[in-house]
Amino acid sequence: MEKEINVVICSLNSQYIHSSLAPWCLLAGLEEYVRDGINAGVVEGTINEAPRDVLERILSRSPTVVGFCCYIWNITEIFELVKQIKQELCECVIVLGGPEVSYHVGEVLQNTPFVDYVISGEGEKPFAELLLAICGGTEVAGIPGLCYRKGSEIVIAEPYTPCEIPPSPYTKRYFAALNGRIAYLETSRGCPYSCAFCLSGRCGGVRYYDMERVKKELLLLANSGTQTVKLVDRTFNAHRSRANELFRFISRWLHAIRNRIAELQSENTCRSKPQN
Ligand code: B12
Ligand code: SF4
Repeated sequence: MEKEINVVICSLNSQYIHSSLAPWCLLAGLEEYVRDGINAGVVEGTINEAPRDVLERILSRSPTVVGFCCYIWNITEIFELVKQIKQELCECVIVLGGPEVSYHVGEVLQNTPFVDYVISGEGEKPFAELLLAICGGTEVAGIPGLCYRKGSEIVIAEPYTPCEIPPSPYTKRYFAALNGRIAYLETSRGCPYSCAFCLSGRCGGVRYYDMERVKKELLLLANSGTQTVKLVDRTFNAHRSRANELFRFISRWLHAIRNRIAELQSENTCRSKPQN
């Protein structure tokens, strides 16, 4: 590794109550595929807060690279932030990813000169490979999904869909940041169908996560202090018997929680009974 770099992965949620899975997936990818030489952190914000506040949180980490998770609800704010980051830190490398930029990359790179790279499709491995190339000063050509300007030309790659299962995003840092907001969980990635109007239909086939991993993650999230865990599978019931197994698991678990709450309530009632 030539030099150590600071990396910020930023996601702007549509409201405070939402959390974003993608930056934590990318961070888990860096831990899996890079390990040393990169100080990476996540900055989550919302589209409703003052852009200056988000900008300050990003700049306070003196980033060499900032990656933005781009969705339909945050793209306007992200383009604005990118411009301001480049004004304050002109050397900072800007990388965009997410569904809002993955499928018309040529247009994005043509219209936004402040953006250095767009990664199309899934990001865990390509983002890690790009950061390794930036650290080592090596060639970026051939990194899957990576799109960029090369002189007057724009290099466009196919959206990346790997065969492997991505590493789990649920680290201690994720839970420290969750802070009671809605938690998201994937039990599979991709969709077996390809409806024309839907971006999830353009991501290749579906990959199912190991059932034991899913159950472990469900319990971790359920015990994290959040009120709501949302499944963000593109089509949760595409595999009927898996979906049934998970429904049974969730309902058994809910039953156990209800019984425990009832137990605690009756213990409290007994304790608080006045003594005769
Ligand atoms: C959660 C969610 C929401 C939440 C928002 C949560 C939040 N953070 O604020 C809510 C419910 C509010 C919502 C609303 C809407 N949503 Co929505 N939503 C999702 C959902 C189900 C999950 C997103 C997720 O976490 N995925 C899991 C992560 C791991 O996958 P990912 O985000 O794609 O990230 C990977 C890659 O994209 C890439 N990547 C992402 N960011 C970055 C950054 C870098 C630097 C790199 C390198 C890579 C990279 O790497 C990641 C890991 O591989 C997706 C469908 C889906 N399953 O993805 C739709 C989805 C994002 N929503 C979609 C749509 C259309 C909408 C609505 C317009 C629906 C409607 N008609 O009302 C609204 C818009 C809201 C608004 N205010 O304008 C579309 C896409 C829109 C778009 N172009 O961004 C999706 C893809 C659904 C679909 N199949 O079409 N949504
Ligand atoms: S996620 Fe739903 S709408 Fe999108 S391709 Fe799959 S089945 Fe069709």
